Amino acid sequence: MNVINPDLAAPDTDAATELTARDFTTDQEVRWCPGCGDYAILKAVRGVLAEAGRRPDDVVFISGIGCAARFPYYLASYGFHTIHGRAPAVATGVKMANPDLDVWVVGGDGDFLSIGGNHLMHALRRNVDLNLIMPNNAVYGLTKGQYSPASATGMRSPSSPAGSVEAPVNAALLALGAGARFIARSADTLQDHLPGVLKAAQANKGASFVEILQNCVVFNDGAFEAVRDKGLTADRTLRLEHGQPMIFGKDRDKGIAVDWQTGTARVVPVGDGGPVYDVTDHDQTNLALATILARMDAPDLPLALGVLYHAPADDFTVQRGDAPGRVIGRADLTGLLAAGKTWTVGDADVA
Ligand SMILES: Cc1ncc(C[n+]2csc(CCOP(=O)(O)OP(=O)(O)O)c2C)c(N)n1
Ligand code: SF4
Repeated sequence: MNVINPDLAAPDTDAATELTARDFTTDQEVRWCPGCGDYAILKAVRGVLAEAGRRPDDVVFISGIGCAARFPYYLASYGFHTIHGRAPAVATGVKMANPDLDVWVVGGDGDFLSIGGNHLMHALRRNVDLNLIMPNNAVYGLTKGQYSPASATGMRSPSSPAGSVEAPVNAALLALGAGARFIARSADTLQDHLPGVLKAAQANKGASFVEILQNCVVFNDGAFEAVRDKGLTADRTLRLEHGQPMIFGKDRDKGIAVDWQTGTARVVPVGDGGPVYDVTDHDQTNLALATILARMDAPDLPLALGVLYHAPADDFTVQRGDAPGRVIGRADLTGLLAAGKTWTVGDADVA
């Protein structure tokens, strides 16, 4: 493990100084493959950080291992490139020790859903105030293309040469099941959409989970045609807006009608100008609706993008009764480790 970004360039920020994306940019050479979707995500993240106005030295990016996990190198904030799957646990410690920090966690679908599924689940259910972003390329990129828990059934890869027989994990559903109170979805290519979703995630006080569909040009190119192909996006995706009827399509001529009895959704035609009888309004506080939206996918239904669920609840610091601004002082780790019941292993104990 290494603490990175020694060149943390905290600009002379005071309340009056306007930050730009450059203030969050390091001198590190960005080492993703040409055309990787992570570039676009990085661009959006830098812009959102600048707009949020937190000083770079108030921001921390924590990652596990993977291509996506390289984010901390490229952001002029504090950063910690930790261990595969463990970033949510490390981030929880950072946030608990200093609740005033703006803590982001970045991990790929392997990092968050496979080896780190456990840590992700607990950060979500505890509602630790973290912004967890998961570039989902549905493959293990860094280790050269093995199938991941998010890979489509049938995907051939070095570790599934005859085609995966498994159903992919639905990340949004998993987050809902874990008790997450903020769940959103966007995509690398949607630069008119992703920043807004990230802003909403950052503004939420609690665990915010954002799945970002990301193209891995080398090992899983075109996995998310619905968001990559401009000609298809309008008809294959639904952009959610809280309180607004769920209408989509190039000509805005289709809507989503929810059947609350069966918990299913169907596409209905939307008439010209007249009242939209059947179309359901999006309510991001509605858990049942979020479950239906999370499951929607091709070929019958559009993929739901935006904030699927946002039902704010006390974050972990409030649950444990912190006074506002509480910062934990220095701990005596050695004393802590030596406290309580300790013993010395002698020869007799070694069989
Ligand atoms: C404990 C441990 N197990 C396995 C690995 C090997 N490993 C590194 S990254 C990775 C998966 C990367 O895939 P993903 O998290 O989806 O990120 P991507 O590279 O696609 O962005 C694996 C299996 C590791 N570094 N550490
Ligand atoms: S292997 Fe895939 S995810 Fe990794 S940098 Fe290359 S294109 Fe991006």
